Amino acid sequence: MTTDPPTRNAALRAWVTEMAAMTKPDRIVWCDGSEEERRRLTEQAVAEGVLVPLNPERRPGCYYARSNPNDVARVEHLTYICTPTRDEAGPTNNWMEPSEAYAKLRALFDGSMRGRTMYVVPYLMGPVGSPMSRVGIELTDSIYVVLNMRIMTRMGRVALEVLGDRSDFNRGLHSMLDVNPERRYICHFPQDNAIWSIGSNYGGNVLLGKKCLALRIASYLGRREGWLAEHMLVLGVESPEGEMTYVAAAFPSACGKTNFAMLIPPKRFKGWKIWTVGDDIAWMRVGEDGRLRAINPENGYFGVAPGTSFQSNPNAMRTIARDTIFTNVALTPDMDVWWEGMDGEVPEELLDWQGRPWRRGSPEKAAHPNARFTAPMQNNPALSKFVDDPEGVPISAIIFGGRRATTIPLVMQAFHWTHGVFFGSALGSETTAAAAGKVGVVRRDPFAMLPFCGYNMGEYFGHWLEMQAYIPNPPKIFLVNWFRKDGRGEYLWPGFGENMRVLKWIVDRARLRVGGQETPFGWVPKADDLDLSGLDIDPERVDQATSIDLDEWKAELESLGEFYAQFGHQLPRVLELQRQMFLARIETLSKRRWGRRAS
Ligand code: OXD
Ligand code: MN
Repeated sequence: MTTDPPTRNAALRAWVTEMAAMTKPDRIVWCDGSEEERRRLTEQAVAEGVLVPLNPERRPGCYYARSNPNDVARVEHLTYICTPTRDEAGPTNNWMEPSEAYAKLRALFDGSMRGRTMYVVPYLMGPVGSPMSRVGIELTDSIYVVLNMRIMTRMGRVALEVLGDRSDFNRGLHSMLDVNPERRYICHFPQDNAIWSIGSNYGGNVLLGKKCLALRIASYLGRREGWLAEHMLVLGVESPEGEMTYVAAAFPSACGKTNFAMLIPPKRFKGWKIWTVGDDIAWMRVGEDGRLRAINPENGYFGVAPGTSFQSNPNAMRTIARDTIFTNVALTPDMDVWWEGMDGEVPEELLDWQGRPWRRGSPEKAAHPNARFTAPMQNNPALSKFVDDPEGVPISAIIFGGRRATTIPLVMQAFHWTHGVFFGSALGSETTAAAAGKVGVVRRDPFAMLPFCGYNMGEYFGHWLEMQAYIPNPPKIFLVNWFRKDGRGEYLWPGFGENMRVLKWIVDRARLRVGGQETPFGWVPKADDLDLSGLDIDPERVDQATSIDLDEWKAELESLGEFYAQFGHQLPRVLELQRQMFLARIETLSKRRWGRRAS
């Protein structure tokens, strides 16, 4: 059985026919994105046991899913960039030659949808009418993927309308196969604008609009066409006077982008508001006004559940109160969801993320640390009213941040664009559960894009450097670290809503109306520049959070040198010169005692 293709687009119809001939589904269903379709597919998913309805009083319109325990995170070791040469993918990506990758995956896709339905999912990344938006088509045999894509993207008829007769849509093919890590590959073919994903049903590997198209493929297209596809949240800061300032911020996975994008300012900041444009991905290009303009290509949030609470992120809690799909969280006896870090009492009894009985005090986590919610952005009480603006919002500041126990101060401003690109290229963070592998080890994650750059990262640095020439009014660039610890391992800075204090300094610096202290590595706030009123914190701890230790920086720059070395001739010379210059500064200053507030 096949539903009639609701499009005359010959390239699209031919491609679907070709993929169906290979995967051999029993049925082909073209998705239209309607409410009726959502209801029908949800009922089917419930009947098949893919989704479980949650308590309609506590979580109206919400559903629960459990993934295969072998399939709970992105698999970077099975993710490939398939460019004609290894050099084009660069040293930080896994590489496979395209014809070899197609052959290998064709053998796996051959008949992979037998007995199943192939859903044709047209989707639009970005607002309708934006010159920055792109159309993708995902063919998938996972009803879970269809229902998640409907939340995460503008899905269905709207995408076909935007596409019209054009053939430049992203060609995404996905099959769960038998969800076997031995037969799992996430392959990107940037030159073909194509993605083939097999053997997984976990969001980051299979919601192809997100990491695969909006970052890996889009970063490649951005390089070719002169724009930027970044792992960045975008937010608007509104002052009590109604002045709006937009900021884009890159933090590695599971480092609080969603929390920052939905921040509620503390009491001291009465009249200030933060508006969310996006929580994970920004596409940016130079606007007519000479400023960098950003859109959020997504339509929903695929956020990490553990740690999300009314204390850490009230707006997220309100967003996920309805119409949300929860994956790998724990279940309460009255069919509500629970995870570590949620407000209130820990329930006495739960079913854990694998469906096993769990009792309070158990050493095992009830929710998987990378358990997720998929929620429509329209539920966010702080959603920016410019989220659908086809021109995007003008960016005044770019922030880079990682999870670092030492070295990196609470906030620091780059001296200039090249220095800011150096900050981005040097970004490091302790690993989290968002990707498979060991948690808590510092790894370099330049621009928070290490797992998401669709081409040679050395060239990517060069692209960022070159962009300066096209932006007459460039944003200012900053580095932040909410996660610095004292000698006892306690966080020095309270984080969450209090990050507004740092954000305010950033906004004021971007608007050239507050002072700063010059350090060898960038500008930091002077003692009184950071508004700490109403915050119960020992100023000594703020001093520690913002301090600079030359020995730590020396070690940092030396380890950066090892990271840089792998790029060889692809590393822009100016970045290595920056590194050398900072090392030389340390040498000079070490001869005298460097104290940040020394007189
Ligand atoms: C995400 C990630 O899911 O970065 O956003 O892993
Ligand atoms: Mn992300």
